[in-house]
Amino acid sequence: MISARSILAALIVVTGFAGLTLHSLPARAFSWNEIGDAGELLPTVQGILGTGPLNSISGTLIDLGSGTDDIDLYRFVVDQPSSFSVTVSSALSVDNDSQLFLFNESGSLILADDDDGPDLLPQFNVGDLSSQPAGIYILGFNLYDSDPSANPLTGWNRDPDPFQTGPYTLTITGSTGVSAVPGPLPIISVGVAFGWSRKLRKRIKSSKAEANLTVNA
Ligand SMILES: [Ca+2]
Ligand SMILES: [Ca+2]
Ligand SMILES: [Ca+2]
Repeated sequence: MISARSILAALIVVTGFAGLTLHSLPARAFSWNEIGDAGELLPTVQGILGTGPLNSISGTLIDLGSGTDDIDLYRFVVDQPSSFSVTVSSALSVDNDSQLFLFNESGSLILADDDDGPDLLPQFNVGDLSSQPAGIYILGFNLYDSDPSANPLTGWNRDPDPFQTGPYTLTITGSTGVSAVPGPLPIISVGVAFGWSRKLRKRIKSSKAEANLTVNA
């Protein structure tokens, strides 16, 4: 027998996530701004939520404390590997020298570049990813010369030369956001959905009370 409680639970799941999909996921081309500080390892990668083309990512390399350099990783979908490219504009505080890394979803290094762009800026050119399949990738931006300490990625050998901070924008082609990702963002989203569903539950409870019905709690 289907109880009022199980119907309510199903309603909470369906409405909570349907609301998330409608309100959180842009379908048109969009730009992403770093939320807080993007993580530097697989469990803390910042997932870029959205279903439309991803135009750019803007963020900041900060001082993580005592001159520890910032490394920012972002997860998104490369839907057209043969069109994929990343160009960098930045205003880092000393010599504007940075690097790009591209990992697959498992953290295996696929591409890396130091100075293919203007001056000391890194760049991924159209064609660099042509031999790889479409799918989820992780893009890293950081200072020269801190490099992954293992492949697949489990840590970094930090050697910022020189240490510096500042804003950056990564202009991207051939890519889209992801509709759902594991990690910190969905946990926040689930929290939002749960908070919303608690309101719904309260509303259902009070309307049922008005109808002189009881719900087993
Ligand atoms: Ca950052
Ligand atoms: Ca970071
Ligand atoms: Ca460089």
